[in-house]
Amino acid sequence: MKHRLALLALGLASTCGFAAGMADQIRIEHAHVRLVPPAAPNTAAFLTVHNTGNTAARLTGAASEAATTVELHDHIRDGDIMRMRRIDGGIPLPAHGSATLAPGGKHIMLIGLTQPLKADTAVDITLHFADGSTHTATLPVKPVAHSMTH
Ligand SMILES: [Cu+2]
Repeated sequence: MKHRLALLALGLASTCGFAAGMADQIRIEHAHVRLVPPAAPNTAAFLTVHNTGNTAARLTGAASEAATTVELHDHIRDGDIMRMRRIDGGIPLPAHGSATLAPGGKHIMLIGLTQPLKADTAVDITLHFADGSTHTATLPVKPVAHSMTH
């Protein structure tokens, strides 16, 4: 098994995937992965995705070697309880617009962590867009206040 986590040198590093397209007009901000205890099977990643282009884009999914399954999730209110649900249609990114993935709302769910997370490390997550282009971001692992469900 390859080493899944790379030490984070300075701040947030971000590189674009090979495919040109929507990913070229994407800028990532406030990206981080929630630090969870070593026994925790899952965690969540949060970030703001800016679409700097003149055309609409759509975030359709994500992938990471840090977890066996990666899904886009949202929270929905069910009576007094906030529940998570998978986002099936992707997350729209209007031209010159953005989407915020933040605790209590939309997030990238990392299900089945392949190794325990450690503070001051980082996780690479590849964002997938509707046109097949990708953008890989390196997200620092850090404590995040817990929302109602995680
Ligand atoms: Cu979730």
